[in-house]
Amino acid sequence: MRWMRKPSKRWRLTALVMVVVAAALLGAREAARVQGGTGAAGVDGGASHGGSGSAIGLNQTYCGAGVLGVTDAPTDAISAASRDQQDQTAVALMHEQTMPPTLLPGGIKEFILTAEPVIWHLYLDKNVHAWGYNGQVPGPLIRLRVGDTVRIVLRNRLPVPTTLHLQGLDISPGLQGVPGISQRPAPPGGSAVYQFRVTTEMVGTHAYFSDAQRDLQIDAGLHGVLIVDWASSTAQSPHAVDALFEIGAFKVDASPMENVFTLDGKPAPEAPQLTVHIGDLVRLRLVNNSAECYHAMHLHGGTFWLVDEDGHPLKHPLEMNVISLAPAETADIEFVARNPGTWMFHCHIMDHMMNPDDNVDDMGGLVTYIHIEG
Ligand SMILES: [Cu+2]
Repeated sequence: MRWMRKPSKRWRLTALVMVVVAAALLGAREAARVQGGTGAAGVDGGASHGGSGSAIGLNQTYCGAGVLGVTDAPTDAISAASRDQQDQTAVALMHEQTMPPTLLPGGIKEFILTAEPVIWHLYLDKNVHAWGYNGQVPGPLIRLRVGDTVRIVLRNRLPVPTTLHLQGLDISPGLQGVPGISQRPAPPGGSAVYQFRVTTEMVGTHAYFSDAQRDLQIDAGLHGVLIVDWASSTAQSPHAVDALFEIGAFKVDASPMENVFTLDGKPAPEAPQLTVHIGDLVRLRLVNNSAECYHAMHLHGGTFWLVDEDGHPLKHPLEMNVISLAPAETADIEFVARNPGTWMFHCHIMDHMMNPDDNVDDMGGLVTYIHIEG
């Protein structure tokens, strides 16, 4: 039969070329990964540290695999007081404590974000060489009002260029932070300015993050949250509690995939926990600043309502048990605290609920608790 004949010389040559090209492409991809990992001081993937990810690591279906991540810092690299300070920063972020602006002539509100290396404590004795804004991961919460003229100054204290992307804000292309497309990145030691007027279309919960070397820089800690409120402050909020849980991720132990997940910068058991009172109408603002992974956040003890997605209110809120969040997606959910007790709030992707060095029943990663007091 014709198809069983020995391949022609021309066909064999074509096949050989295809194999060589495929091998070259794979090699280039690997080289790019290594370059991404080692090209940035403090966040290369060169140092390996014991465990290589969680016990259940088959998460390719909902996570990508990108450049290698952050390296370990010594156990004693930060003091107990600094660790406590980091935990307090996470709690303050959960309670939506905001970064105060500097008022410039003309009423311009200026916020300065300094991208810089920081040693960040994750869990047990795991400290990493992260990159943060203003010495914290995630960066400070920026809160704006409709009508504000805002000037965000990005100062670059990193060894590589960086930019800032303000997700979902309708601002000019030159302020979108896309290096090489619409903006020159801020070089090491340099800065970039993002000035714009806040419009009604911007009201809601938004993510910000680095848009240079995205996979590397975001998962090194360069991300945060921006909230825009209506101009009027006279309207009384119906929410007794308004809280923020920002999801972040790191790649530790030379993992090519995200393997430490954080709420407001900290994985369980150090993720901040929220206390509310019975009868409270609670709004949780959720922001997925993982560079690679979807998350499926679930609240025990009752259903909740999805009221706002990506800063846009839903005409018909949805009653849900699990909310899926794509990378850079935001969602506001609401619930009434009806049942006293301690209720788990967690990602339902099971290996996002543990840290790389955990035993299979330990709680880590995207786990926290909401305490409803009578
Ligand atoms: Cu998850």
